This record gives sequence, C-alpha cells and structure tokens, in this order.
Amino acid sequence: MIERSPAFKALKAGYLFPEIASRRKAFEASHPGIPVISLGIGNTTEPLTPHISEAMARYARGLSTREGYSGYGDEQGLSALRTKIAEVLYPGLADASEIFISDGAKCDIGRIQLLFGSQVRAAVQDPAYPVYVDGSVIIGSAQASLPSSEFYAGIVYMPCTAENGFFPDVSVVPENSLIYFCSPNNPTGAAATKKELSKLVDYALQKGCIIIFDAAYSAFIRDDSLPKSIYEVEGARKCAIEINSFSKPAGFTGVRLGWSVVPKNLCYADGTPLINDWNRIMTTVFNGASNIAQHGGLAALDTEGLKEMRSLTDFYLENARLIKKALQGPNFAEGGVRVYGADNAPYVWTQFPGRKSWEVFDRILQQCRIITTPGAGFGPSGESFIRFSAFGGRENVLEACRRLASFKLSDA
Ligand code: PL4
Repeated sequence: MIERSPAFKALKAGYLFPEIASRRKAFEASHPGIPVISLGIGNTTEPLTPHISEAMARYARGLSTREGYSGYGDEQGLSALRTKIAEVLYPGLADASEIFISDGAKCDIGRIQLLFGSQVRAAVQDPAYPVYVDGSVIIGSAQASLPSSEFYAGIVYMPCTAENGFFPDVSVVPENSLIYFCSPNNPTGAAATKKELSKLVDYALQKGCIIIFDAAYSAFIRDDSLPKSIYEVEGARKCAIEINSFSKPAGFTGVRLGWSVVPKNLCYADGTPLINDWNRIMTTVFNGASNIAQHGGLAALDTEGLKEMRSLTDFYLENARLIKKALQGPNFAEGGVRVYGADNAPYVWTQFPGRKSWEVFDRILQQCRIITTPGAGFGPSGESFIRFSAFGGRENVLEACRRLASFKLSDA
C-alpha cells in the first residue's frame, strides 16, 4: 500500500474548529435543555443584505435563460469584479490585473503555499489563525517537534502579547522566510498601526522575506488612522501578497468569495515575478469562483452595497462592544481577567491569568452554556486566553452577556 505522507503524521491535534464543534455536540447531547449559545467559531449569522442578495438572485434567475447563461469564466475572475476591487479598495495601490478572485481567503492561504513549496521557512504571529501553521505542516515545510512541545520545528513563532501591544518582535524572523501576518488580527483583535506595518515591511525588504498579509477583517477598522491594506505602506508592493474576503463584511461565509493581490513588482530571488506562478496556480488547480457569488461581489462594491457592508460590520462591532462590556464586569475583574480587542475587529481576546484555556472553555460551557474558542488553539502564546466571537445574533449575544454576568471563575 501507499505510505501515509510524513507531513500528515507530523500534524498534531485535529483542526481547531471541528474540534470545538464536536465538543459542543457532545455537551448538548449530555446536557439537553437550555440552548447553547455560540460565541466560538467566527461564523456570520445575519442574513444577506437586500441589495447584494437581489443582485445574486437576479443573476441566478438569468442563468436559466439562453441570454443570461454563462459557464466557466476566467479562472482569475470576472474582469469587471477585478476592476471594481482595484478601483474601490486599492485606488492607486494595485491594478485589476494584480487581483485574483477566489472562493475565499482560507482557500487562497492553502493554495499560496504551493508557490513556495516545502523548502521555505514560515514565520507566524503567535497566536494565529491555525491555517498558516497547519497548512505549512501539510505542505511539508514544518515538522513535528518533540511530542510534548506546543511548537513545530521549521515554524518561527512571533509572540504577540499584551506586553508588546500584540505587535511582535519581527527581528526573530530569519532571512528569506515567509511571514504570515493578519491585521486586524484573529484572534487578538489588535489592528496594526501604519508605523508597525512599516517596521514589518522594512524588515521584509531588508531580509528578502515575503509577507502574506491576511486582511480578512479590514472592513471592521473604524479608526481612520489604521491601514486597511498593507499596500498603504511604502515598499509593500515589493514584498507582500494580500488576501481578503467578502465572508465577514458581506456575510459570504457560505456564499464563498475572496481575492488575492499579487503585485507585478514582487519577484523571487532570480527576478521572476511571483504573479506569473500565481497565475499558473490559479489557472491550473482552481476553476474560478462561482459566477453568482461574483455578481454579489460586484453589487457589494457599489454605493448601496458598501452602505450595506458598513451596517453589517457595525452590527457585529456593536456585539463585540456588548461582549467586551460583560467581560469587564466585577465577577471577571476580581479574577484579574483582562480584556482586549473589539474596537476594530469582531473578536474579544480575554486573558484569565494562571488558568489553562481549555479549562476556562469548559467552565464557561458548563456554567453559561456558551461556546467560546480556547486561545491555546491559536498557538502557545494563546494559553490562558479565550476568544469570544461577535458574529452572533443580537438576542443571543444579549442572553450570553446576561449569563456571563453570573459566571464564577472559582468554586469558592
Ligand atoms: C472556521 C484570519 C474564522 N471553517 O471565509 P474565508 O475563507 O474567506 O476566510 C477564512 C478566514 C481567513 N482568514 C482569517 C480568518 O479568521 C478566517 C475565518 N476564521 C474563525 O473563527 O477564526 C472561521 C473559522 C472556518 C475556517 O476554518 O476558516
């Protein structure tokens, strides 16, 4: 028989989010009655907005007519959508030919690893969205370390802690590494300033590193001084790929639509532009995003669609504010609990000093019937933290806040 790939043998636990979903299922089966509320997985819950959904419905209806039917499109995406993204989101920063439409940011993060293969060293913010590390292990660029270790060999971890304002010391990254960087950040909720991103870009340029900038939460930025794209920073076009998505701002988590930006002047050591190989990957192992979703994306970027996305993201930010306020209540303060994030991101990052994340996860589940995400699942520096997602319905969020008000951290 064919041997199992050593890369899969190296993967430690199961993928974080299915693990949480299965714990929820087990809890619900053994504790019927009061419903469990999910503030765990960052999954949108509000319905699609009228203007955007109507554009998709209209297009879908047209598909049943001879004039309106379309089959395969360009693998790189509808040129009208590529142009619209360039004009609306990257004016003067990127052009349409540098935008590649996809079925979402996670899928692009997976595919982008094909560009660099198994020889490249990866650096990640610690904590980080697990796809960067697990994807690197699957492609073979990271190996298992000692079984008891929380770290993978071949991955450079850049701790992002309250002490460093959740912006890491980038000088730990070796030359010629890939640097995964997410801002606004999942899970910490921190959004990097222009000065911080300049530090990152300058370092990458000096050391021959390439940044994979995950901007999936850029639409949640409310502080106008914060950059929404890495290309707002000088020099980034020579060292950064950006990945983004309609999942969170338009509620497209199930519809599936995202994009990547690969600037023409981003080159490998031998001077070959990366965009050539990215185009080859997208045309070879991807067959284009759904044409219905792409018409939703077009509508999302016109005046009415932008207004709808703004109110949807405002809604989730208000949830985040409510959750943060509940976590700042006296029952948490007396346990020394510290609360971060939520201002420019839909996540509340909460530290329970001296406790293990999974222990607090279980405690909140038992006492409040609320599902959260244990910070340790995002990396070693996430230990003792819990991530609360703001993507719930308002009634559920308000009920969760009421339940949290009587939460007790200790049995005493
Ligand atoms: C659960 C930093 C959520 N099953 O929807 P996409 O593919 O365009 O975007 C995925 C994505 C990309 N980048 C970052 C993200 O946080 C996410 C979504 N993360 C979460 O709770 O952390 C959903 C997770 C989903 C998954 O595995 O992505």
